[in-house]
Amino acid sequence: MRKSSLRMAVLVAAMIVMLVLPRAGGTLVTNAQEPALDKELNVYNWADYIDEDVLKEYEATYHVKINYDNFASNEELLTKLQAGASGYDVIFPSDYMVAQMIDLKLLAKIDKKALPNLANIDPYNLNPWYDPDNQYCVPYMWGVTGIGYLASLEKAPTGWGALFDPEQARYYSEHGGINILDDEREVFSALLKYLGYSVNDTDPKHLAQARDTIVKVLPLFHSFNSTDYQTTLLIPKEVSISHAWIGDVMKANMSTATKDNPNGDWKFIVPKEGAIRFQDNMCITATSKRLATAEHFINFLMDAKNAARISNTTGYPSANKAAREFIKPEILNVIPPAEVLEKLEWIRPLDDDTSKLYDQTWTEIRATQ
Ligand code: N2P
Repeated sequence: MRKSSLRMAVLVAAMIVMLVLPRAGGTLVTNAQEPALDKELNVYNWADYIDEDVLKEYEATYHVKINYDNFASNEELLTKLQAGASGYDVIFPSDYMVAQMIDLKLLAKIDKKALPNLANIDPYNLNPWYDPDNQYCVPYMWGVTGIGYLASLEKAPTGWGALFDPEQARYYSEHGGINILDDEREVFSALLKYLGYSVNDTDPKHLAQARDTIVKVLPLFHSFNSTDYQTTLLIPKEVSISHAWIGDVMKANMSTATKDNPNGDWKFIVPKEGAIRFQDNMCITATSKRLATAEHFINFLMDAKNAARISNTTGYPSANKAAREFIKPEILNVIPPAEVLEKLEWIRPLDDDTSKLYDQTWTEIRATQ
């Protein structure tokens, strides 16, 4: 009797396991991977910061049309969002801009349960100062802002003086041309570092000094370009040195590498006075009505192979640890050693008054050229 009721209990339990668990499991999996998706998604990213084929694959697989736009700087992104009704769902702000946007309530919190690929992100990039616990954003790619230059130049740059000291800048202007990133905080950061200050200096006198410094060399610049300047780097005699984000120089290198010249034509330096480190992120706007689709898309970009394709195409180091085995070694090697990284500064949000002064001074500088 006892044996047969035990058998019966085991049988009933097995039936429950067979009937209920797969359903529960199935439902869970469906929720995590296949939510009901919207027909469109509006994505706003930095220029040259994606693999177009990854986007096309997402559209073809999930029948979601990606409306994809580019911005040139964090400030342009912020202005667009603050103007209201931008319609963007997924955006890619940098570190300090995430902090500002959280403060301004421009971001939606992410639902980590909808992002199983979050497990692929390197703990080194998670939990950053600007978004503790990653409540709002997921790290995308990261790197350093410094100087890219043609390896064939006789005089190799060592510091920001190559761009801002009139004598040095004249040499580069006469030997190919100088490009400066069309990016307010990046330009002030470079100038402030050159003058020996922090990239987050708030002293109006130092800002005026930065303005006077750049105004003197403005006639020597070929361009202010932060969107397609790495293409310019490939045009002979157009530009021979550029204020640059590391991945864009890597990309120029990959495009010029040949069997006889495996490292390509370009080099990148962290200027001797110090430089900037950044980490860009995937976030959802507070106004997005397509949260589930936005999360589904972000999760797709965090797939190890997709993240690797993006890194391999753009030349930027990925925050995705699982992607590493698929990333070209030259991109993995571009990351400076820990002792260099430690000395770099993060750009931080500014108080309102300083921010206004920065904007005003930047407008003056850009109007001068
Ligand atoms: C890529 C832009 C990189 C953004 N072209 C640096 N924060």
